[in-house]
Amino acid sequence: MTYENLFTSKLLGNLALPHRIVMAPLTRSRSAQPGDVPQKMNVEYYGQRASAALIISEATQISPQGKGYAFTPGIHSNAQIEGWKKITDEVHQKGSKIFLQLWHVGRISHSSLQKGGALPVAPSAIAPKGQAFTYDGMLDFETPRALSIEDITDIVDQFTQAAKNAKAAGFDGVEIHAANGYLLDQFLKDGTNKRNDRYGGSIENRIRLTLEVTKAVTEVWGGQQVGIRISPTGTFNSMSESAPTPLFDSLIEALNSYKLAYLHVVENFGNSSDTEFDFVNLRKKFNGSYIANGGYTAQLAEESISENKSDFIAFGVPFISNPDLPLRLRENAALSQADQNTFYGGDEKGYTDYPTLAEQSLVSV
Ligand code: 8OZ
Repeated sequence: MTYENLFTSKLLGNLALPHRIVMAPLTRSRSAQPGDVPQKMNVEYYGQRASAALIISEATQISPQGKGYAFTPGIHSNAQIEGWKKITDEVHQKGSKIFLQLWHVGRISHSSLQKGGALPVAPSAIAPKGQAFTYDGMLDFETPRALSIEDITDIVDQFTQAAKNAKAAGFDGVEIHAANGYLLDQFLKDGTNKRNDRYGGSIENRIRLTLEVTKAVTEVWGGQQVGIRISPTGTFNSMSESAPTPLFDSLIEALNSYKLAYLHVVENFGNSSDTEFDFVNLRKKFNGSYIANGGYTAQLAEESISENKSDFIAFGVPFISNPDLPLRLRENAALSQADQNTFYGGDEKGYTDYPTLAEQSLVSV
């Protein structure tokens, strides 16, 4: 198979990208403790993957309150900014670009991860099913505290500060994480948002926080260096939405005024609900680039781009075990399988020790 479209250049915002293969954000839980600081092995990991047209960093907490998993990095302290700077330098030196994914987990946290043992926060006091990944192992999720209007203003400020910090750390732009059941998604969807103030109820109210955050972040970066990630049909983290089409149509229409670089859509997380959803319609409504994500192979990616259903494809798991993924796809080379046991936490094993194709063939000769 030759790829007529996957390996053509295209502008993403104001960046000229050499091909259409993006590295998706991947939580790997390997930052230095205490302090959630990016460290040496993280520099190596991102540098190894710099043949991606664009790297989107792992989800990164904008504040201590925004943290929900052990060992994930932040972008709210000077040490974290310095740590990320080494990563952005490495990626730039290797010729790629990197956006930081701005993350507030909302209710997907645990009091043991919060300052003073405070409860996690959310639009409404509804506990997710399942367990949080804490320093004491997996612990049941708790019923979160419903945010006040003042708290919400403070969260918008947390996004502003984190966006500024990302600039100081040398990123090329930022991606707002509004997917996969974290805080912004919790406000968007009616299964988690039962508020009866200006942030809940109607679609207009439920999209308000995401729009306020988008406004705040684009004021720091300009729209052309900002993307947003959504998961309209996602059920990960106990999410549900009774009418995703009108909700996400309204969101996209409102986002268009910020002239964002891209819309990044988790079309499939392996566990999406059976909801019928027309992603092509979203793509048509949005005025920037569309990055599709979720279970794409090289062939599906080529088809999607050639049929004008997307502009770029974000690959996640394949990038874990194939640091040189674009080369492998172009050459139709075999892909290494990723070891799920080393996805989250731990050391270099299952992180920076996956070989490139060239290294592999040296071994096999
Ligand atoms: C899997 C495990 C931990 C975090 C996401 C940040 O879904 C995540 C995540 C995924 O966006």
